[in-house]
Amino acid sequence: MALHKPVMTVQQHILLEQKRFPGASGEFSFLLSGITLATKMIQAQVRRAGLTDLLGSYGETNVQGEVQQKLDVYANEALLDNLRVRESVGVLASEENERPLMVHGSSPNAKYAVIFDPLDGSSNIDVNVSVGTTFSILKRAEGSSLDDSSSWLLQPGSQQVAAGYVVYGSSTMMVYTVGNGVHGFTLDPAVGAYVLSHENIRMPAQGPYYSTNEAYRDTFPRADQEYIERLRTGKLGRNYSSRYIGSMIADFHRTLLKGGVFLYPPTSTSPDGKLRLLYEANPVAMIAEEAGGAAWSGSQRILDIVPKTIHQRTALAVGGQVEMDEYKRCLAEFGEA
Ligand code: P6P
Repeated sequence: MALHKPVMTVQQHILLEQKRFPGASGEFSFLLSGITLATKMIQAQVRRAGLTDLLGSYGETNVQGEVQQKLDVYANEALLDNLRVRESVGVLASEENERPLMVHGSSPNAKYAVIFDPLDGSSNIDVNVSVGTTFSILKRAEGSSLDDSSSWLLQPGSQQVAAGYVVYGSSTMMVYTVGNGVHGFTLDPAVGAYVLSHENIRMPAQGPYYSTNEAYRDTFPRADQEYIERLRTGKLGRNYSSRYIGSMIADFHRTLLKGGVFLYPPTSTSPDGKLRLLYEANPVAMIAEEAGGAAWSGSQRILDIVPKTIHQRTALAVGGQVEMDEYKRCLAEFGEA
């Protein structure tokens, strides 16, 4: 009887996947290894935050006007430091940085832009709630100029070559796609490797949960209010339970695995929606669609939105086919947001 159970690490998986990219000479897997290394460093700090002086606010506000948590700054630096040494990376854009960084824009090998939210939901860290890192990878658009980062970044989400997230929850798990299915890897702390644990994740066509911040419900657009009423009153042929963690990646991860819908519609305080298009909605939308679900703003498919600015916000509804078909019906009946 074999004692050693073969494992598939995320690095092995990425190498196999990148064979699908013509001309990828290991640079793509080297790029993704920068993200996996950075997220291992981040998780090591997240897990010990109460024991170090990394809890609490950093005392500055970021471009979003949000008070930066110390762990936000640490996570951002870990990702920037690990990715800027990958020559295939031309541009780095982060939720924590007002402007993108041109890192190897002048190198002919610089093909990719990496956009990320280093620690989404960080306001929950002090109370030990799951947080996450999101990332989106775009290929430099043909003819884009080497020193104009917007031509690298302001592409619709349908142009992403890869997207994913790490959820720092009861376990640390990386979920990613390169357009060939969605795969989940659980970090094995004993060996420090992300090991394949959820191959080819499929989002259930319908699920048991809806997830939104009901405190704002009265300020949602009419279509979203009607939609939630239909979920609550069994109009989709089943009862729903409400789950809301207040950390997008945790709420989305549950929706991906168990089904249902997560939505953050426009509100009176966030009339364009709160979530950011490039590094929250787009990666989540690519994963959702790859897993058989759908992701919409209040008016269109998320992946069709052509961004105007790198930090622009969007409404987001993401879930299984049944929930999302009903959402689109509500938009059609009650007008788009
Ligand atoms: P609210 C976290 O701050 C975040 O950006 C997302 O992770 C989360 O889904 C949302 O905000 C929660 O916002 O208004 O419900 O507290």
